Amino acid sequence: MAPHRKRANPEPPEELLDLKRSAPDDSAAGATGVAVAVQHVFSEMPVARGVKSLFSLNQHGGVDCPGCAWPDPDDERSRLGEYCENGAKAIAEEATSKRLTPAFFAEHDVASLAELNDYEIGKKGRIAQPMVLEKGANHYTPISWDDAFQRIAGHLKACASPHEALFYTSGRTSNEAAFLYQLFVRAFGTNNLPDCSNMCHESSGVALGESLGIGKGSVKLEDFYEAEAIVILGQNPGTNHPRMLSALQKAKENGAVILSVNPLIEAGLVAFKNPQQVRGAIGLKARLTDLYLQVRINGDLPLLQALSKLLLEAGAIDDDFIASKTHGFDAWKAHLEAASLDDLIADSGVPREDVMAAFELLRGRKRIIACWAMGLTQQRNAVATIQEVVNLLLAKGSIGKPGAGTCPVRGHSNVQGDRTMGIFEKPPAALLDALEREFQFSPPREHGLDVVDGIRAMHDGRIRVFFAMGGNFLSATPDTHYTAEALERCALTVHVSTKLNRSHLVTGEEAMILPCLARTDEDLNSAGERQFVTTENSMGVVQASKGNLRPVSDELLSEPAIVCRLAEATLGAAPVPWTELADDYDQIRNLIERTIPGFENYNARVRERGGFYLPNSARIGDFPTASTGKANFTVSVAEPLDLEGHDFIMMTLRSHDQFNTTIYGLDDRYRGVRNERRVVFLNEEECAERDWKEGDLVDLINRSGGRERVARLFIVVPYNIPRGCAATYFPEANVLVPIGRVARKSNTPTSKFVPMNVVPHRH
Ligand SMILES: Nc1nc2c(c(=O)[nH]1)N[C@H]1C(S)=C(S)[C@@H](COP(=O)(O)OP(=O)(O)OC[C@H]3O[C@@H](n4cnc5c(=O)[nH]c(N)nc54)[C@H](O)[C@@H]3O)O[C@H]1N2
Ligand SMILES: Nc1nc2c(c(=O)[nH]1)N[C@H]1C(S)=C(S)[C@@H](COP(=O)(O)OP(=O)(O)OC[C@H]3O[C@@H](n4cnc5c(=O)[nH]c(N)nc54)[C@H](O)[C@@H]3O)O[C@H]1N2
Ligand SMILES: [Mo]
Repeated sequence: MAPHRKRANPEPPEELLDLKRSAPDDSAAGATGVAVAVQHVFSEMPVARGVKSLFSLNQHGGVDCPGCAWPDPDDERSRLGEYCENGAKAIAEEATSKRLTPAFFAEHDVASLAELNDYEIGKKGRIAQPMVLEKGANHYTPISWDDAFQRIAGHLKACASPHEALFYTSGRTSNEAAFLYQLFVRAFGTNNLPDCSNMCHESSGVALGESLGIGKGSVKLEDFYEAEAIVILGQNPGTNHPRMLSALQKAKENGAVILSVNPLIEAGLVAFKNPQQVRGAIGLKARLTDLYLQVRINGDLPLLQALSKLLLEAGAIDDDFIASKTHGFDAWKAHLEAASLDDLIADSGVPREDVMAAFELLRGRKRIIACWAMGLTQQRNAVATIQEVVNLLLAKGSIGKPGAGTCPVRGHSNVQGDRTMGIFEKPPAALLDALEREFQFSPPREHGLDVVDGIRAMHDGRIRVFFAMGGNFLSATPDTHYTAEALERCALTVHVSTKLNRSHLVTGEEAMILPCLARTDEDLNSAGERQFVTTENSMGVVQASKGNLRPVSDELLSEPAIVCRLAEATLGAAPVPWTELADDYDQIRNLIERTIPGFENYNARVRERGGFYLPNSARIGDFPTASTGKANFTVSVAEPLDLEGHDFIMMTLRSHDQFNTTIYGLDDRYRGVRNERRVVFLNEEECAERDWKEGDLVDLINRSGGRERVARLFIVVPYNIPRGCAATYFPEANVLVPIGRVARKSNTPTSKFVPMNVVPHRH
């Protein structure tokens, strides 16, 4: 029998740094943002490499930023560089010239690497060659690419059924890699294709699909410049989509009012110093939000219903639009008429005068855009809340015309494209039919497993092989210890990755890390020609991205090449000519054109400046819903909060210095937190009442579903947050997110609604 492996810690270690506190900022970006960006880039690489990477970012013919999915301007792009502070950090992180050699892995065993915090793990550098962790071994050792593919193929072929394998995708994967990957997985015989969307905007896709007949947002960037009102719910663009602030600034200059709905007063929503304008760089702020609605966590649905009720009573709705384009208005109206305004306002947590002020701002305005992100999607009633956003827009006739519509602001830079390419555990029949026609095999028709169900299946021992195309599954998913147990029950876990992360350390019996080229790396085919890939941004624009940096190692393969070689080792060369495809991405795009709608003339159009828009029915006022063929009003009942006997509702957030589980730095500058991540933000008055002071050490406990979860050693930070609400950072607090608490219909973990108690820290 193989020797027993030392167990690696699935959580970041319980250790405190040295918290420095200051007052939260009242504006975002400006000169500090630029200085921080430059500092991050040049601390990771030589100057020439840094300049080359920054100046090609989001330029025509350059690299699509591997950060968020916010779109680029269609025409004029700043010659100074179309990037933001956090885009620059994303570049610093992936284009680093540091690398992890076999000597590094020989020196450090897996369990000792897991004692580092996530910031330290990430700073080690790029993975430079394929590595394997043999059964029982404590150290990763090098493996050749051929052996790696043969070994994985052997495990896949040994599965009793293809459904014993699970194929995860994170949203940075290009269209080309994603298309080949889903094709391989379906040719292998399963729809087990969970992806980060399942934890992210799945609720938006479900809600919009049911209500409007398309799971994507309807606005273009230009719509912001024609809007009369923009409502931003559950989103923190100053940190997570900084280039959105320039769009908001321009919208505002054109006369739009901005309403922000958030339990926290986020600096980036309050005001903005545009670093690409002289005014901003010298510190002049543009105020952004006109009215800030400080909801309690999950108070959005009653708030939206209150506003719609007021608009209905005032007759401030678009009767023609409602009559011609929608279905279900009368039931919705009757439901709101019967609801009590006082109750709705009380449940929202927003002061009455603010609700009335919001109503007055929306009343006479007809071109409204609603933007939202994780504050809405990661809630148990997320789908209902997003549908309530849609109800309000429909009542105002604010979808399908310029300056108006839905704007779910996506996370990963190609998460939307991956879905378009068929990364979906519930594929539409039309996609499977197209694959069947083109490739002459019968794709599996039964739905596969999403993230949460996939974790449960691994935990139950129903999955033998876990394969991840990017991401950090262990740290991004809920209930860290449960998920760790799940991964440890697999025979093999494999990660295609750029950087080391905790998911490489808490593994199945055997594990592999397959190092790939990143977005900024140059990708050469066998003739030595530089290839480009394509991505789709949050507004449905498909664009080329061409890396220009020399890879840190000659042993990296592109993601498409990895998929092709694995597919060939597993399935052989028919019916898909894998090797040819890996060498010529134009051929992959031709296959996409023949199987996915909207990609006519793909290779030609994507070579044009700025790429092309995919068709979008909602944008043109067409709502082909499955149920009625019209846009649907939906009736949702505002429900009481379910704290399952706990005292607080906790939301798990991103700090300013992280990209999901990648920790760029230790500061959350705008919120006045420096050099620490193990903090819990609590209401100032409640802290005073309970005699909790800043700096007190506490443990956080959740007991949902009969399992006790403890997040130990957090520092109390009294903060301007509604009573009964708390906030911590993801992924440190993921140990507390119960696997069993998910959004209805979308199965998304409720990372913004974690019931918990606070107790003094026990050593
Ligand atoms: N720099 C950087 N950029 C990123 C990312 C990153 O980690 N770093 N991540 C990317 C990804 S994958 C995504 S999905 C996006 C995430 O972008 P966001 O959704 O902006 O990210 P979160 O930090 O989760 O912030 C959620 C916001 O919702 C608010 N909120 C929480 N609960 C509620 C609620 O009940 N109601 C309302 N109205 N508001 C609430 C919080 O106060 C916070 O402001 O960003 C993408 N871009
Ligand atoms: N508690 C809590 N949990 C959450 C959230 C939350 O708000 N709260 N947010 C959820 C959301 S919105 C999301 S999207 C998920 C994110 O979940 P994931 O997408 O799984 O996580 P990331 O942290 O983005 O993945 C980072 C890793 O991706 C790899 N990587 C980076 N670039 C590339 C590349 O170009 N190719 C390949 N192959 N690998 C690459 C690196 O190894 C890096 O360590 O987390 C979810 N989890
Ligand atoms: Mo996300």
